[in-house]
Amino acid sequence: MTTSSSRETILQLFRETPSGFVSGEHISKILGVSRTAVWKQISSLRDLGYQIEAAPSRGYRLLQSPDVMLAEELRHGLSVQVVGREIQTLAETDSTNARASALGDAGAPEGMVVIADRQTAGKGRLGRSWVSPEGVNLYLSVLLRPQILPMDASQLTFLSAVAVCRSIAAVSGLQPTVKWPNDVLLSGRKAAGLLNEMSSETDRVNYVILGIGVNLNMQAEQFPSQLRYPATSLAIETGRRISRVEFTRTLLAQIDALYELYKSHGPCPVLAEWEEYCDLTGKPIEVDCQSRLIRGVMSGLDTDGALLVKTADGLERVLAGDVRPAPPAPR
Ligand code: BT5
Repeated sequence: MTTSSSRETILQLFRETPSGFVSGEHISKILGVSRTAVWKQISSLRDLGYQIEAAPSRGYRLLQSPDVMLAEELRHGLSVQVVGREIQTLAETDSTNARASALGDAGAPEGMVVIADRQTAGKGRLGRSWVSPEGVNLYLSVLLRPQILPMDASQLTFLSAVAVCRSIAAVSGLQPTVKWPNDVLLSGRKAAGLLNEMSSETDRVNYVILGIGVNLNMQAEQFPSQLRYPATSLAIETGRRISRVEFTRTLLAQIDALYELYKSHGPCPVLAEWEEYCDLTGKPIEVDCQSRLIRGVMSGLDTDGALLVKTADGLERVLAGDVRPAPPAPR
């Protein structure tokens, strides 16, 4: 048994025991290890921040769990079909997307999740970086193996966005909005970013990585001054600390539910829900496509996730670009 599965079993025993006390002897029998080995596991849980009482004649009792991103903590009470069946948690990595891609190349199963407490080279789009300080936020990547055409894979970015919006609303009561193609905003400031990456052949997808970064407990002074757009976190918006474990469990359950919906009903319900979170639909916008600026009215999403803009020359399909509300016309 690995250290992490032994710890998971011990935490499970605590939660299943009505009195809360579990004897060292019982744990040693269940794990098939010595009492000294049990004591070492209890110490390692304490090192991780678990408060565990030891009473000489009664055994051990769990008093409090920390907000640490441990697979055994995240799995507790998580009921999912696919997403989060396997969870790998890391104290530090370069980028959870890079780790998940490596696992995808090595044949890891669909639904595998990689989470890091800190990223040293968190990735944004187009070579940009994602600021990923330790211990405060969520940096997560999900490996999926959908049976879709490569050209449809961008639909899954909208699935991530809807899952993040549902989770923010459920955990904090805040009302998030989305910005095409990959931002989730709170009070108009960026609170989450999404980066999907794909490995594919001409007509089939090997895997898609849903990369999701959510600013949960980051404080204003932790944001660099040079950001493309104003940023915020759930803690800044609510004025209270957000449980990373609770948020992550909620998010995994939402991604799982939306992925089942996507597989059974296609992309339309997910894209329609994304449009409900978008407060620019029907409004004048500008899309900066690097080489040119498109001006028009945002009229929604095409079935592949392309942005539809009603311009003076007709309906334009936009595949990549940065959207912003159009400035008011000069008088
Ligand atoms: C994104 O790119 O918004 C995608 C971010 C995806 C991050 C996740 S974390 C888990 C997974 N593993 C990874 O390596 N990545 C994914 P983009 O639209 O290009 O926005 C990037 C821009 O957002 C940067 O250039 C900054 O200006 C700004 N930014 C960076 N860090 C931020 C943060 N923590 N909060 C808000 N804005 C940030």
